[in-house]
Amino acid sequence: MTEGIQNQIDLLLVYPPWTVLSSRGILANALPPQGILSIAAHAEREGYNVKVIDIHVERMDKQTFYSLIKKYNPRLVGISVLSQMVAVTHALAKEIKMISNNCKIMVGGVHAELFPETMLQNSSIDYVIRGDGEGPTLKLLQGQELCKIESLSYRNISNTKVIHNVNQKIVMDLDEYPIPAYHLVKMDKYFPSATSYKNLPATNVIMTRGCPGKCTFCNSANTVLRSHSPRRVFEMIKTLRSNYGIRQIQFYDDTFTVNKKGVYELCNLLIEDKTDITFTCYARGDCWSEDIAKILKKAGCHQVLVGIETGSEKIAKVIRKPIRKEKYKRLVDIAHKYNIEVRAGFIIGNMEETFETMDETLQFAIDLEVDFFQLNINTPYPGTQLFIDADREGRIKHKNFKLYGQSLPIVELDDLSADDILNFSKKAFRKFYMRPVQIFKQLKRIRKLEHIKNLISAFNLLIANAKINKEPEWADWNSANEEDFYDLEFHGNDVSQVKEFANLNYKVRESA
Ligand code: B12
Ligand code: SF4
Repeated sequence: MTEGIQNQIDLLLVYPPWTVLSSRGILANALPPQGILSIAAHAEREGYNVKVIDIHVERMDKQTFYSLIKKYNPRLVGISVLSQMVAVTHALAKEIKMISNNCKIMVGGVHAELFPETMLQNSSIDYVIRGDGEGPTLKLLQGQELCKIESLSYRNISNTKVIHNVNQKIVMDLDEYPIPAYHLVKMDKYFPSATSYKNLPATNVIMTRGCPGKCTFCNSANTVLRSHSPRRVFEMIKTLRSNYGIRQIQFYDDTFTVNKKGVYELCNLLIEDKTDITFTCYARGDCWSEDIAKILKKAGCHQVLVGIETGSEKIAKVIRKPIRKEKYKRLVDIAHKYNIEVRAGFIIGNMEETFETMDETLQFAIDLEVDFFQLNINTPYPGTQLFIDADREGRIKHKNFKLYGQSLPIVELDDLSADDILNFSKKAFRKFYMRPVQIFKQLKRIRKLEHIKNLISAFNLLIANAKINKEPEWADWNSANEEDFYDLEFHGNDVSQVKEFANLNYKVRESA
């Protein structure tokens, strides 16, 4: 890599490494970071010079990353923060500031916007942006007065207090934002998980943002649903097809099928055009019908991802996703009728969970005969109703967000210990997959030679990544602890503040 300083770039957007845990976090799939690519495209459209670094997918070590900071000498750096990435974000900000002390550093994303006060306790972080990053980033680049930039949180001049500007107005028509800047990342480095595609190369696309659901564990609950026009999404897919040869799309919408009209229109466009594309999408148990399945299949859909969460009607009410079991049965039957696979997600360790309710969940997955069974452990992400309730009741074991990856029990329950949950999880996987019907099903999927090759390469990647994860340079990214970077004093983030910021967060994503 050439070092040497080139002309200063305006904006550098960074996607940090995902937290690497022994059993999770391995690079089993990775597709472009939609959020920062949208911000990048928005700034580029106004003529700014933008770069994006996806540390995670590039398996970039610290030395390479910091030499790029020197090279780009950015005016503004933005880092995207999910809960698990918060410690590494603080470390990145501090190092970047040491190398390039003239630049300003902003953070955004679902975790950062909930904790402006703690993010800004690290003096290397200058700004927190709440909600969509496109508008506020542009205003920062244009040098607008800080107090006039909506959705911005920043410190007062004496570094003693955090100022939260009013929320920005929600952009309802997503076509106001340009097509994400896929050209700024290395498209050939991305790949979907082994069992989730029919064709390659693959990438991701988003038609909608937000979800009207109210699920207690989810950061998307109660957020306003907004959409791109189907025509725009169709054009985006065509562009991806011609620029990168894309043949598989993973729709990353929270609940793709909630926007029924949009789905019909988009599918009709794909069908009329005979676009040679296959795709997967998320669906909700109550946003599904025979008509939808039929048109999805015709347009190229081969797999839907459904968060069924539980087989217990009691728990379904507790988590505020009270969709009746018959609906899921119907969903699976219809999907199978149209030869669409069902990848079902379940959660154990919910509030009020017992051995009986976990058994009900496993039995439900087996009875439904879903094609893929994913089992997560209930995790109280800040900003969710679950976090608020569990924290109020003193049930949160720790707030080390690095470990908030849905594979460890974090909520203390009355009837189940952490070991009970972990042991059940292991047993459930074995019980689900080690049945002749499942073994036969998985083998049947491997029909084409191409699939075998893909499986082998995915397997090799898993091994390669497992090795990389053990390498000190890579593991080093995750050695940081959030508190080590607090060099300014503000009032701590107690529960009432988190609640307040949860409101701030939801308001910035809620309809008026
Ligand atoms: C698709 C998806 C995945 C995919 C791909 C993830 C990826 N890296 O792209 C897969 C399946 C791999 C995945 C994995 C996981 N995911 Co996920 N995922 C999503 C989902 C549904 C869409 C992400 C997306 O593309 N959003 C669309 C873009 C446009 O929105 P955005 O990223 O939020 O960006 C906007 C703003 O937030 C802001 N912004 C974002 N970054 C920045 C940075 C700056 C500087 C600024 C100014 C602004 C800004 O501006 C952007 C544009 O307006 C979200 C839910 C959601 N709706 O976001 C969950 C979500 C992000 N995932 C979540 C979780 C928990 C996980 C996992 C931990 C699950 C697991 N057990 O493995 C892993 C962790 C992955 C990781 N990166 O560490 C949670 C995160 C909760 C949290 N508090 O951190 C979410 C929010 C789900 C939820 N509703 O609760 N996920
Ligand atoms: S879990 Fe799914 S349905 Fe529920 S709020 Fe989140 S995205 Fe919506």
